[in-house]
Amino acid sequence: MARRNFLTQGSRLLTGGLLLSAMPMSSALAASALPTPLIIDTDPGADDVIALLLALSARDQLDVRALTTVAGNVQLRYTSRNARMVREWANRPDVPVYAGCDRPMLRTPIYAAEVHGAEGVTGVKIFEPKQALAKGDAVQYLIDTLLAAKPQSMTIVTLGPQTNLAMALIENPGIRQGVKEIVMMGGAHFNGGNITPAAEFNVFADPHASDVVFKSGLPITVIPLDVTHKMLTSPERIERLRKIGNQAGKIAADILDAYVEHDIKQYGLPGGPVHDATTIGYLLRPELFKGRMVNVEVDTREGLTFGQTMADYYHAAKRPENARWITEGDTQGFFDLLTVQLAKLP
Ligand SMILES: [Ca+2]
Repeated sequence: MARRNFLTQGSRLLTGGLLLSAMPMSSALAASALPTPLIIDTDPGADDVIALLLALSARDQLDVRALTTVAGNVQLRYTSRNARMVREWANRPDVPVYAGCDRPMLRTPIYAAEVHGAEGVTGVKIFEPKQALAKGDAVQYLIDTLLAAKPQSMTIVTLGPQTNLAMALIENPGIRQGVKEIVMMGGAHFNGGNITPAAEFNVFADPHASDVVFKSGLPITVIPLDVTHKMLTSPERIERLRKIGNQAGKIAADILDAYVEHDIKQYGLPGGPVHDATTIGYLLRPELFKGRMVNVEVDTREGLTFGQTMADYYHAAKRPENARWITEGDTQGFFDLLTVQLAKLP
């Protein structure tokens, strides 16, 4: 059953239950010989679809254990359906999809249908996938899986509001033992926000959840707008995906053609960012990215800066580092990777 309002569980847990600790950042994932065990928490979402296709294409490097879905770009019933559509496109019936929270912890729900379409994906034919959701709830799945996992073994990727992970951390802080690293798409510092002048959508959609995650003491890598707004599509890059000649390349090209139009107009960019897919690019080829350890805090106060990520890039406040903040990426390297990888799918 989807979890509802967080208020009943007490706000004490928001601030008191999780303490910062000085855990070292994990080393490059791609360096390990065995595929990295991974859970992807997602709210598809056009760029989520590209991210999931990229992740599911890389069986030699990423052992995707499950997709967990959350309300975000669109309502939970659509994000859950869209995640199952991607699973079918990628022909990966082995990957369960668990539905999670159908609304943020505390704030009023917001969606991004004007960017992603009313059902989360445009440019392709929507269908009801054959394979159903896994039985059980995403938050409980995260708790059970991370409690049972080998110490510091699981990578968690969050591509939407971080409600599911935050709820799991609050319900059972012991789950931290199983986490190797959290890699998240979200936040903005140098770039400014995309949903308000100050805030990026994923964090703005559930700032209290991101606050819990940043205070968890877990190793976190952040892929913010600062880097995603620099790693843009071009007509040539999309055309190369289409020219792969398989279903995945066509789906990615069709979705990106429809999706980037909004961002090109809205932000005056020469191409469109593929935010969430950048995160999987980082996991597969960390050497394509640059960033630094910083202190990040989330503004959860109502007002102009609600949902802003305060990334202390110059260590002005001298607070403990709690995240690696990525600011640079090799754009052509990323799109080359995406093209090579999607060719491995049906
Ligand atoms: Ca997303």
